[in-house]
Amino acid sequence: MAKIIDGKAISAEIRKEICEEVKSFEAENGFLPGLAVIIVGENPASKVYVRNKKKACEDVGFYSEVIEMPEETSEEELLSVIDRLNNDKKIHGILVQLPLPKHINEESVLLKINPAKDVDAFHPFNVGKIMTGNYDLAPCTPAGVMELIRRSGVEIRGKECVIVGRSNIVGKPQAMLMLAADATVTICHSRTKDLADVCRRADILVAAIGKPNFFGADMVKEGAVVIDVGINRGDDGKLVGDVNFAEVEPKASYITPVPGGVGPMTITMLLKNTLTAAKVSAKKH
Ligand code: L34
Repeated sequence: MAKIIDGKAISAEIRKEICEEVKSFEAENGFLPGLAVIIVGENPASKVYVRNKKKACEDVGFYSEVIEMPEETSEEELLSVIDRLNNDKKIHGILVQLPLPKHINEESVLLKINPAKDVDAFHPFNVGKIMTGNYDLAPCTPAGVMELIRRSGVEIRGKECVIVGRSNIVGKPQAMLMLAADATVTICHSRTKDLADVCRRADILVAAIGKPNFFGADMVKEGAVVIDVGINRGDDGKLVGDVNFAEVEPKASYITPVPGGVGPMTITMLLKNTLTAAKVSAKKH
């Protein structure tokens, strides 16, 4: 029987801490941390996530803007909105919700965001800083995973961490954060040979490949910590993780549920990054 890592409860705890910090930040500086979230098009999952982000901002007392742009928005139009937000003093964090419509080049968009306001930490400048280990802004999902592990009282130092998935959003930055925490890190992906064997070595397994219920009991070592980053939507609209929870839970020592695990923490780390960006900007003025 595993202990369930409750991402909602841990999020609530951190959001309370952020809420207190916002009050003292405002008393000291006379303005609020501000986040702008841009969403282009009608992706239903993105709409849910952006709605959750907006609500989270309101809960902790940030200033926030959600900018909804139609599917047919041109790249130039999007870039000019980012330009305006780069120069807006009320805004300390800018997030462009991914994925973008196919006619818009993602790299050009990420490059346009002022790295100091890049609360996703997706700009190559921030990616580089994460690689060297000197950064203020950590990518939200991997940072959320680290916080879930730490706040569960699990030691990371010296552990075998196996990350399955090599995306720029999760797998690659997750490996850097775990390495910085003194773990031994393996990154696996769809072409990895004997994937189950490699996964069974993991003290901490991070599942991030986007295949519903892919990880069964045969891929998990007895007593492992299992972090499920997958968010797959079934035909019935229900959310399913990458981990077969019913099979794996009895074998794991700790496990995150989906929903209510990593998802809420991604948003909480976004709040944390926005507060950090606002603090850095307050120091400069
Ligand atoms: N730019 N694009 C950018 N930054 C991000 O950090 C994201 N991501 C991913 C997709 N695109 C992005 C998110 O925000 C995934 N993601 C995200 C955020 C929140 C939740 C899930 C993914 C979330 O709130 N999950 C809830 C369930 C929500 C539901 O009912 O659908 C949960 O409990 O897991």
